[in-house]
Amino acid sequence: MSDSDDDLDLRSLDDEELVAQMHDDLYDGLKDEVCEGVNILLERGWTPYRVLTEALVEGMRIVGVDFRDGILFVPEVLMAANSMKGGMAILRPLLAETGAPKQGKMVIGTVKGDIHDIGKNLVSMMMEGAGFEVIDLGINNPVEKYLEALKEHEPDILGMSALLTTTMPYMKVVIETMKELGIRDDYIVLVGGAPLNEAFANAIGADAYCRDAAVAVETAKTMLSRKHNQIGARA
Ligand code: B1M
Repeated sequence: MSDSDDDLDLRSLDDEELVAQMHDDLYDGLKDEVCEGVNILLERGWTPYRVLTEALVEGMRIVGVDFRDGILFVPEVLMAANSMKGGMAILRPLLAETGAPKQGKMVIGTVKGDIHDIGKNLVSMMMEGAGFEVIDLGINNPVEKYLEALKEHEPDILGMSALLTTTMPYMKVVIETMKELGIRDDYIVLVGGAPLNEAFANAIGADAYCRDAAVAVETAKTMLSRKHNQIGARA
């Protein structure tokens, strides 16, 4: 990076230039700059959701392409991820303070063998913002961890995330274990992560595949109200 880049005054950029610069800064793992960019966009009246999707998620998409193509490696991607998390930490309380009425409860975690958590964290943030109570189990969860959390928190929804083709089959292990214990139908099971699709979700016996965090929120709301209606009709 040149000296002139070091001295760049982010406030002097218009919105489009700033977002492009934030994509570069995310790519370069410059957490302070990414956070500054987030704050500037918020000051300029951008909604937290718009900052999240257009500046952060899009920046991470670009990182993902170059990671796939062997241009970026794990250490660089980790720095990018760290920068993304810095920006998300600013947005989290703003997304959560929408004053939405309480909707229900969700336990969510990334499956065993998988340490990707950015997408899951985003889902948690958006669900909280929509009025759900979220219990986040973090990464690398064996089936026992999910079961313990279901017992302890009695959520309406179980969410599972997987970003690797090698870890996504573990979701089936969790669902099959729930079936064996006779508790599968007590919960709405939602799954997500870049390598999944609807056919996979159907095949493993999940209730729905969620392409992104916004879809997760909509799906959770729809399925929960359907469940409440069914219970109401039976009563
Ligand atoms: Co990894 N990685 N990674 N990685 N990494 C991928 C997933 C990969 C596609 C990159 C690539 O090759 N293009 C590839 C997987 C290939 C495959 O399996 N087919 C890959 C690989 C190979 C690996 C390693 C094996 C690399 C290595 O060590 N050689 C290794 C595995 C480690 C492990 O888990 N055991 C690894 C490691 C890492 C880092 C640690 C460096 C870092 C993770 C840091 C972190 O998460 N804290 C990392 C990252 C950042 C990525 C990419 C670049 C970005 C993922 C991300 O955060 N996306 C990723 C490339 C890609 O996905 N294009 C890649 C942004 C996020 C907002 O999107 O996670 O898709 P996403 O979440 C979305 C939706 O999917 C959905 O909503 C979210 C928000 O809209 N969603 C859900 C996700 N979970 C949900 C749960 C729900 C609902 C919706 O429940 C209800």
